[in-house]
Amino acid sequence: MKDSYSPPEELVKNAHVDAARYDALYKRSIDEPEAFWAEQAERIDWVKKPTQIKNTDFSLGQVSIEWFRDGTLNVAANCIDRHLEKRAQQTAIIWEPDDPNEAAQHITYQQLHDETCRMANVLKDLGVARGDRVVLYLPMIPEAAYAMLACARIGAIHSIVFAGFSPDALGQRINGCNAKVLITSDESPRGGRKTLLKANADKALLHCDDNVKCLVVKRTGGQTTWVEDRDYDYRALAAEAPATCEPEEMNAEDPLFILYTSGSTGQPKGVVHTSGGYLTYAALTHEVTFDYHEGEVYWCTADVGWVTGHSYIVYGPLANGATTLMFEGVPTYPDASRFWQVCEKHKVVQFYTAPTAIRALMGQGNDYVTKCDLSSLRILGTVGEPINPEAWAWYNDVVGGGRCPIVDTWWQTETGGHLMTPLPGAHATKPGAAMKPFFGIRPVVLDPTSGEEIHGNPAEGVLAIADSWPGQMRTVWGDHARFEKTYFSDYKGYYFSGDGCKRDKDGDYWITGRVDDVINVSGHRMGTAEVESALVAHEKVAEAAVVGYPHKVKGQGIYCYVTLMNGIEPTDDLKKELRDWVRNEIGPIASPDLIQWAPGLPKTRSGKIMRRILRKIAEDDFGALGDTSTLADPAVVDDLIENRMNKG
Ligand code: 6R9
Repeated sequence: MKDSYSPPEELVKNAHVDAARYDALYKRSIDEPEAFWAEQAERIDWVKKPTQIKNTDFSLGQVSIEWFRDGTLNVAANCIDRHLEKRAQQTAIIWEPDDPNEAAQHITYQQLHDETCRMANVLKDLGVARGDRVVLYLPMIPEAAYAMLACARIGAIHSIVFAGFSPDALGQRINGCNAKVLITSDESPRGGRKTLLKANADKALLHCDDNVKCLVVKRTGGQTTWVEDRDYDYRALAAEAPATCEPEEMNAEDPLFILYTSGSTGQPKGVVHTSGGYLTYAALTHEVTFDYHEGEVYWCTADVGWVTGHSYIVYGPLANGATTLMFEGVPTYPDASRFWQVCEKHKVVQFYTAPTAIRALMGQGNDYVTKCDLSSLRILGTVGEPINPEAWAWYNDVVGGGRCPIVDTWWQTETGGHLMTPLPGAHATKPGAAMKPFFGIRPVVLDPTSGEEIHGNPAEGVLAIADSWPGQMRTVWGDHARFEKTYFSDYKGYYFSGDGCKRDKDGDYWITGRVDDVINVSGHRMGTAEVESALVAHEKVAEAAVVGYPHKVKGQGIYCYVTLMNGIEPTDDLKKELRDWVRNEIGPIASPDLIQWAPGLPKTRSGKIMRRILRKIAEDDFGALGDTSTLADPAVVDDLIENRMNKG
């Protein structure tokens, strides 16, 4: 493996952004942000063009982020209508179903327009108006995109709940934003298995206001229970609905969507993104990071339930008039060749996935890849978690044949789009490095203790951002104080990312992972506190502490230390019961990988659990427990180590 890989000359020649252009644009974006972003806002069709560009303040107590605040636009019109003149018959979305024997769909921009308008009219008929919230709990089907865009078209705010979440988690999110309508499906086929979404929705709705309506997109035709005057059959209504619907004129700062994400404390937060700045940022990053050119087929394998699906399956690509591929299935069904077969079948040019998928496929051997014709690929991307050099090298050599630069894009639900990534025609890549800040992004490395900025290279510390960018989240839904506290209170004057990072001697950035109590399991972000509160909700559990530990495929696994109530027998059956319990409370993505019985947990004298120690034990790193002098009862640690060695 080399330390650094240069992009192919041919690619550099044709790229939107080469090294000189990156340097010039980056400098301008930092020196003259107002001028730079006013130019970039030209890529949007405004109803009323903004004259105010940047009104942002990171000072604690008055954090306020507004971009283009006197501009008006409609996001759906930007993703659809404005393309119709030139691209009505061009494919907007290629839909590839779970089962490879089912036909793929090619949805043109005209069809996308008509279907989105039908959905918009159906929602209006159900009483949804500007500013109302709509929750989506859907498989990866075209209707998910129609529903997002339909909300945008009528000025409603969508909140997507990933289909892997449990009824409880869904119910909380419906209530969290007082949604008027829930859009779901009968069943979600994935990897040949079906998740009963409607049945989950039924359970969730038991805990919601009686007025919440449920719009059901029949995907499989599977049997579901039906509640009169609450449940509506989408296809029946859509068949009657007109295929036109005037887009609402929205303010740039009107919310476009809410997306719940995990943090280190408490319940998930509703991250709020608005319209003008978010779309400008999603469109620009999509074009530049993936070097997207007219007519190319672009594929991001994420689910629309995550921010990556929002920005890089739907909003970014469609704002750019791209052809975006939407895949319903999983990488390993029917076998480990599926991704590469889909790339071959649809002649994918840009392919964007997560390290966990790469690691899982790498383990299956190279034949699954090499038997497919991947000559259409030009750019590979990764997102969601740090990528280990071995997986990077396999992706680069075997999938990309050494010809496709890898864009390792670091960003977050909160950031709306890429904050750091190499640009394919401008930068060399290094295995595992996020390399360079995107235009307008001012990363700083801070000393975690003093909060002082560390200048010079190399540097290591926590990663913060010194100034706003248009794609930044605006607030936590219903709780602006929590927004300020979470992101702006630890390091004054900065947006704090929660990630650690290194800047190497060349000034390139490497993300080292979360420095808070958030773990990253298969690219899914999870608060250890959420899993803990699920565990202690079980009647046999007295106390629980959850940490991440290194996992070969998932990146991190979920390690639970559990103290049982007095007199409860610690058995393997109980471990299984607790695992099922957590799946039920949060969803399958939160399944504990390892449960260790803990007669006691290591605590300070003030009663704080010392997670640092628990992490080391979970990592089998007993020699490096660090300072244990503040422990109330040091014997607890010896017990845990002994148990760990006996595998709990
Ligand atoms: C887009 C997304 C955000 C967290 C983030 C970081 C990790 C994302 C990464 C990466 C290393 C990358 N992360 N991309 N770590 N290299 N290229 O994933 O959003 O689900 O909110 O997760 O994921 O720890 O803070 P989200």
